[in-house]
Amino acid sequence: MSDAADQIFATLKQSAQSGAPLYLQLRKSIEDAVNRGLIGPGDALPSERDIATKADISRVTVRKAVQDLVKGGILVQRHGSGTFVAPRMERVEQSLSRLTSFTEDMARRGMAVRSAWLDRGLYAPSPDEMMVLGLSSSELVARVARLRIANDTPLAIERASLSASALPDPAGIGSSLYAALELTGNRPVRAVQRISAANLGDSDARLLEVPAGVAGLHIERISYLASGKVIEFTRSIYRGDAYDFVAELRLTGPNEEGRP
Ligand code: 16G
Repeated sequence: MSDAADQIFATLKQSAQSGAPLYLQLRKSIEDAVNRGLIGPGDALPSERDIATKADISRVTVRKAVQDLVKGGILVQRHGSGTFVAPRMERVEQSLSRLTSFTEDMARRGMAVRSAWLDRGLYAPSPDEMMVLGLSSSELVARVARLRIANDTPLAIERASLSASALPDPAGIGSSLYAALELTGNRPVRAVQRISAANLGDSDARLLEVPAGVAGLHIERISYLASGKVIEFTRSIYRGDAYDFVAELRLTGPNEEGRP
């Protein structure tokens, strides 16, 4: 913890007579310190006990202030490692007219990409997977579920399902699903994407390091090979504070589809 952060608690100690409840005063001191850049994104906060000792207040008060700031997205808590100033989000602008992969999108922006595996394996298909991928109940589905992370910020949870005949070894895809599909001539050439609003549930919010209940985007992508066969059925949850999806719209000509 830096000297600057020590100052926050010293300041709090001095101004403790303002009359406002102590947890509100502490909350404001931490918020001010973040806004003024005294502590920056990714910086660790001292433990509850240290803050309580430094600011001469109870641990219950510290916990209340910290929990408020976590709920508000100013701080993030990671199990086992502590409390940190939340990373500042730069929104990613994503065109809706190009069929690109997450790895390509982020690399184009100069962001370092990595994924954390949530699931990968061959399973009996669900009714949805059978319908979309055209599988029978005796065939297997390959599932690849990942937390997608760019510049150390988790941006999306993606759960892809493909026919096991197109992806017999889901554990062997390396860092990019589309790169692996390209190697076997199975990279999609067209996709239909459906985007809807969603409030993040507890476990998704925890993975994306945002407070539970905040706005997110639910995206379903069905991708096709040139032959017209469905190759990918992916359901994703994107952070609402991180993404702007941008579509270009054109006035249709007299002979084009969509004219009333
Ligand atoms: C994109 C796609 C996802 C695809 C992934 C492949 C959306 C909403 N989703 O994130 O469907 O599976 O790219 O990325 O755009 P990869 O090649 O880096 O694994």
